[in-house]
Amino acid sequence: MDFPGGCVPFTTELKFVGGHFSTDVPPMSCYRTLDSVGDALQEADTPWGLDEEQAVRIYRAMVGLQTMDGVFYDSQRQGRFSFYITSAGEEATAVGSAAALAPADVVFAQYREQGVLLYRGFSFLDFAHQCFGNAQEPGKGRQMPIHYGSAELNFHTISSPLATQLPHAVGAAYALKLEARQAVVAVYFGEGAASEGDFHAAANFAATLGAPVLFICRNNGWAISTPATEQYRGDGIAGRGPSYGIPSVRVDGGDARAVYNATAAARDIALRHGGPVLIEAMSYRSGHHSTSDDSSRYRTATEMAVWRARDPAARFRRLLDAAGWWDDGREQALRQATRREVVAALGKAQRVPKASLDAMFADVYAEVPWHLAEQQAEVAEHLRRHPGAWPDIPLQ
Ligand SMILES: Cc1ncc(C[n+]2csc(CCOP(=O)(O)OP(=O)(O)O)c2C)c(N)n1
Repeated sequence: MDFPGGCVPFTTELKFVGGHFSTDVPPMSCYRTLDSVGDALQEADTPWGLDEEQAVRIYRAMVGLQTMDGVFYDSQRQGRFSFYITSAGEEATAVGSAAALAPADVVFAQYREQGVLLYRGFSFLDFAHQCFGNAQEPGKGRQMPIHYGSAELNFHTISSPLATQLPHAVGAAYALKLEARQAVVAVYFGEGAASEGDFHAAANFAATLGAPVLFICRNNGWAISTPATEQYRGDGIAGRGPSYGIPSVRVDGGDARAVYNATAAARDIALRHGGPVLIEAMSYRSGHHSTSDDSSRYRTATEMAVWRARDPAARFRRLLDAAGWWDDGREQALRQATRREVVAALGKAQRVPKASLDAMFADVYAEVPWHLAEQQAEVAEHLRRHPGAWPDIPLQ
């Protein structure tokens, strides 16, 4: 039996391995380079060490993300648009990993990874257009806010049903492999999404096809109000990787340098060995799940405060300060300029008209099928009977 599992030594000892009550398989440790306040544990000894330019770019993106999240969140609460999701606590996971990818690498995200897009060059105005669902955004307002996408930035449009991005990402990575391109796919997902069957199908297909895909799990402890302790009994998400034959690592997701190093190393493995790598970034969600959630209903204010004090941007700034790459003057100037830019972007996007109602029926089929044609006629009839009912939406 010369296939895996068939060519192992025999034993006379009847022994079961692992399981939630067993201690014979120790949990994977968590790689970090900064402690919880940001003091360097030791110089990161990797071939991908961050230089000043990269480190400052990462920090600027994290500050941009926090500023945008703060202003957009408040705008949603004022009723200016319908929905928003922040990255609080997980900034370093998105931005640190994005910094280790090449522009040609293809990204499939879940929805809490706007830091990847920001790092790649999506502007505050691009984000604002999408959240207002106006005529300037590529989806023409046919999606909820936060469903960003950008063909130019190799970022596939967010899809609401959890985990569907995982098998798609594996297919895209397999295509890159067949075309012999020196690029990988990075697919992001939460530990909650990893309970979907799609995660398991994607992991097994990626391993057996040798698809160069980086599975980047943001384990933030919660899937809305469901704690991670109700999602699995094994060693988190990273613990699943080796059983699929996927090299896996657990990393401190609040340490941007650790996430950067782990992603750079994972990318290198994926390209050299032609196969998937799994990264589990432990990064507590210190904000609410979304603007539709009030997390004080299921966790304590103390728990949230403890995690806010470990702000990933503040931790990374200590590293910049220690290297002499940053100071209070630059900090103040950046925060003020960024806030002005974000507020201006929101104001501008809010004034852009919505796409025409006809756009709702376009762009999917080469020829509009009969059932959509019927619906389009119904909309036209409704508008004829109620002229002026939708004053802010152009009809054509
Ligand atoms: C298939 C499916 N089931 C349920 C939902 C509703 N839903 C949206 S987000 C979410 C929690 C996801 O948690 P996790 O994957 O851990 O990501 P996080 O929000 O914590 O970043 C749920 C249940 C959905 N969008 N899709």
